[in-house]
Parts: sequence; structure tokens; C-alpha cells
Amino acid sequence: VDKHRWWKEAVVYQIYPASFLDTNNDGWGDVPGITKKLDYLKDLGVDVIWVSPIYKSPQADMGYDIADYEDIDPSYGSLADVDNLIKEIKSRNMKLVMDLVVNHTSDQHAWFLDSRSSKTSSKRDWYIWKPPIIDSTGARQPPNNWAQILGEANSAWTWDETTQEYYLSLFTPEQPDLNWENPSVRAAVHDVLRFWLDRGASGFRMDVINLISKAPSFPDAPIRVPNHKYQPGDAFYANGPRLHEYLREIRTSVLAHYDTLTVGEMPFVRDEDEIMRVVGSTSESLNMIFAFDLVDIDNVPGDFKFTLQPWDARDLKSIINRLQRLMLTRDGWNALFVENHDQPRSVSRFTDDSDAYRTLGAKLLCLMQTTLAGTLYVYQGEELGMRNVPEAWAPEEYKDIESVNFWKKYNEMYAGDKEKLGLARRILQRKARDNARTPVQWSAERHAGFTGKGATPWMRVNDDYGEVNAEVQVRVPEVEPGVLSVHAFWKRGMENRKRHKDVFVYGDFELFDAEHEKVVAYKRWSKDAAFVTLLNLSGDTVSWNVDFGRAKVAKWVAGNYNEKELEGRGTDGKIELRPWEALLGSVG
Ligand code: TEU
Ligand code: CA
Repeated sequence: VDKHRWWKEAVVYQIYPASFLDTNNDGWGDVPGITKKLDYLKDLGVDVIWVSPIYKSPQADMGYDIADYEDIDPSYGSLADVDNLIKEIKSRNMKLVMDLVVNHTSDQHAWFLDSRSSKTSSKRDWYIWKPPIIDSTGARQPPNNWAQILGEANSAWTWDETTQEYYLSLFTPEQPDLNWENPSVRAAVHDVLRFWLDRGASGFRMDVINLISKAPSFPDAPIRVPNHKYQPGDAFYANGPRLHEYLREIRTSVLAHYDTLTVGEMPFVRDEDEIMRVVGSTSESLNMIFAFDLVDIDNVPGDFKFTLQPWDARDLKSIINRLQRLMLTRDGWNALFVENHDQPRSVSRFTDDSDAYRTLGAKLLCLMQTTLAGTLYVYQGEELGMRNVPEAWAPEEYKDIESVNFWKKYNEMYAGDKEKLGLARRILQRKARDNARTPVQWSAERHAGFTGKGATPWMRVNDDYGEVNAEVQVRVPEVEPGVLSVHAFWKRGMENRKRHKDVFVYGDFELFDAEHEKVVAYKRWSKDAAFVTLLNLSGDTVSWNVDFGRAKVAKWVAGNYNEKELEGRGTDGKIELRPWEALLGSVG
């Protein structure tokens, strides 16, 4: 069987539109801003552009609360702007992937307004309504103990005064969950897909697509987090009983008639068989999923997200090994990513973002991602080595509803407790989604060139834009002879990946030295060529014995330090790796 697919080889670039580029000086990025940067993206090596939601939305959750799937929010532009964007994307031989958010809608969507209007509304059953439970004290309680995902102190159920029932709202009260058990809901969703495919989109990133089927009895979740009224309920709403049926239905009734890229966001799921049922080439409901293993590496397992869990290279290697095997030996496929709009910046999370090491760390992560199997996803600013917001920023600078809810909860629980609130601030700085949402740093001009000089960006620009910006990295691709800018390193990394796609996209994978605490090393090969990737995931100098079995490194071909010095590096026996050093060698 021919395993080659365009969507496996593609480099996908994710745009978070509010923070990408503002062209009309209202401080908010827009669709014409995306169009304006297409040449920049093409030059970088991007094939597919995934745009986070631009639909009509009250923006309770930055567009992941959609009020009209077939219209654009005026703050981003118009449908005509999108048509033009699609035309310009196609003329550059690129593709557009839309964000499909259909686990829930906005509470302002016409479907929900109708549904909540009365118990006899024809759309009542389009959402998940339940009567209250009256407890022993006579008080009204939600149907079960599930916690809200973006506000864990709250119930996942929202009380509706008018009709005296609760509706399920897993993320926030402004995002009621659709009832997929209802065939009319599914048909309406299929229409949304057709609408965008017929308009010229080439696929979808499907938001929390594994949450669309819930356990029909809506049972209480077991107590996983002590001292919390509401508990993580994912065991009962992730990968529910009818998920695979719903996905196959989307495939047969819509996707089978188009040539698309589909990637399903699937939080909470680790089980390989569950993943294979979605992406395995026999079912191939979706082409690939976003697995959360890597970006959950620093979460306390089972706990809520605002926790800090220590980890080292061994954890990273075991995750990588498992996901690589899933693709290469089990005939599945996967998305390769370390950043998106929900995650802190990768250079801050996985490496050391201090001035001394930031560019080394960013290039290390680039080398890792461009040499692993999977469809490569790059998040805006990642190609520049953008870092988390500064520690000194006040909590008021964080705009995300999840951050706001978390800060509020801590202040209610620990009012006046300096130590606890200090800890909360540190966790926010490490984990908040806001870290990825600061405006893209285009230049050293005021507001980093994101918006006009007199305008006020919707979110504060990271203070480091003087040094960290696209203009300087593109203009000066070689910082000094032999040392590439982060942007230039990414550009070359993508080129190299495509030149050797038989190795890096389709080739075999073998991990070395799984138990080493600091070094990540692996080999990738095809029948014609082989490479090894060597990463020092620490700020220490590490002596490492380069024993790749029988293979020997013939030549080091890329590195994140000075590449003019690669020749002198040992290809046999011991090699000294400097702090955060990354090397790519060809194997003879
Ligand atoms: O995210 C779903 C999700 O489960 C997580 O990524 C979640 O946002 C994270 O754990 C919270 O820290 C998707 C979107 O990517 C996210 O932006 C939306 O808020 C969410 O769905 C609801 O649509
Ligand atoms: Ca704008």
C-alpha cells in the first residue's frame, strides 16, 4: 500500500487571528492581516494555514463560542475578506484549514436562544437539559458533580431561570454543549462542513471532537481532587460510546466527497486503541489527532491544569517513543506540536528562556520537531522563539477566561495569604494560555508592529519585542557567521525535512538510551539515508557516548551553536554536549 499522503508531508501553521496582525488599527488582528503575511508564511515553508475561529462570536472564549457558523465576526472582517484570503492562499499553492467548534455553540447562537426559550421549543433537544436535584437540605443541585473545564471551581451545569432546568456547559456557561444524540444536530453540523468546503477550505481542525458523545446516564465523577466540590468528569465525557459512529458518519456523508486534512483535538485520551479507532488507516475517520501527552508533561496527573509537575528527558522520550511507534508500526498518524493557543510557549516550558539560552532552546525544539514523524504544526511566533509573558506582569494583564477564573478562585480561597497568592501568580505565569496569545512580534517598532502606533493592542505586547521580532530575524538570518537566527533555522529545518521526507516523515524511528536523564537521541532512516538527532535537554555540559549500534555518524549537518565548528566534533566515541545543544548528524 502506498502510505504517501499530502497531509502527512505538509507543514501547518496555526494563526490565532486576534493576535496575528491588525490592519485597521483597532488593536485586534484581522483577516486582511493574515492575507498580508502570506508571502512571509510561504517563504518560511508553510503549506497549510489553520486559522483559529473567526466566526461571529461574543468572544467569551475568544471565538471558541460561535454564534453563527456561516458568518465572520465583524471584528475580523467579512466573508468577502475570507473569500479573498482563500483566493490568495490558493494562488500561492497553499491550503486553508478552518477551526470547527461543534461540541458546543455560543449561548448567543440562534439554536440555543430557541432551545432555552421554552421546554417545548423545537430545538429544546438540541442541547443537554436536565432537571435539578434537590438535596437533603432542600437546596437545588446540578445533575452531577462535573467541574467546568475553564473554571474548575464551578459546576459544568448552568441553571436556567426561565425554564427551571440546568444545561450542560463543559467549558463555560457561555458555551452550551450540543446534543449529538439528536440526528438533526448532526445533520446541521454536516451542513457547516459542506458550507466551508464548498467555499474553498481544505479541511478542519476539530475542537475537542472526542467530547461529542457523553455517557448517557451522566454519572457523578469519582473524587480525584480533594477539597473540591466539583470534579474532573472526563472519564464520562471523553471518547464516549457513540464517538466513533459520529465520526464515521462525518466521513461518509461529507469528507469522503472532498480531499481534506482533518485533525481532531482529543484531550484526556491516552489509550492507543482508542486513538487507532480514529486515525488507523482502516477506519481513518480523521487523518490525525492532537494527543496531549507532550503538553501535559508538567501537569500533576489527574489533577486540574494549574499544577506544576517536575519532569526530565526520560519522560519526554517515553512519550515520543510511544507516539512515534503508533504512527510507524501501528499504521496510525499523528500531529506533531509543542505549542498552540492553549499552551505556554515551548521555549519557556521545555527549555530555558533566559537571554543566554532562549535561541538555543528554540532551535533545539525546532530540530526535534523537524526530525520526527507526524504532520508538523508550527504556532505563530514559535518560528521566532517567542517566550512566555514576563514574571513581573500583574494578573490583570491576563485576559483569558480560564486565567481570570483561576485567579478569582485563588483570591476567594486564600484572600490575604501572600504566599499562596504568590504561588498562584507563578503558576499563572508558567501555565496560562495568555502566554501564547500576546501579539506576534513583527518588528522593533511600537507595539512590535502588530498594530498602528496610536492604537492599543487588545492584549499587551511582550516587553522583549526589541530583541525578539520577525523583522530582525529575517533581515539578519545569520546572527554571526555559522549561527542562524531562530527563523532561519526553522526555514532550513522545514526545507531539510521536505528534502528528506522519506526519512523524516515516513522513515523508521529508533530511540537510544531511554534512561538517560538529560540527553534525547534517536535515529531516523529510510532505505537510502539515515540521520541521528542528539539533544541535550539540560543546562549542563554532558559527556555522552555516541553509540548508535553499528551506525556511525559520518558528518554533523546542523547544530544550534556555531555550525562552522561542526567539523571538529567527534563522530566516534565520546561527545561533549554543551548546555541545550542540539545536533543533527548523517549516518554513514
Ligand atoms: O481546547 C480544549 C481543551 O480541552 C484544552 O486545550 C483546554 O483549553 C485547556 O486544557 C485549558 O487549559 C479547545 C480550544 O483549543 C480552547 O481554546 C477552547 O477554550 C476549548 O476547546 C473550548 O472550545
Ligand atoms: Ca483589526
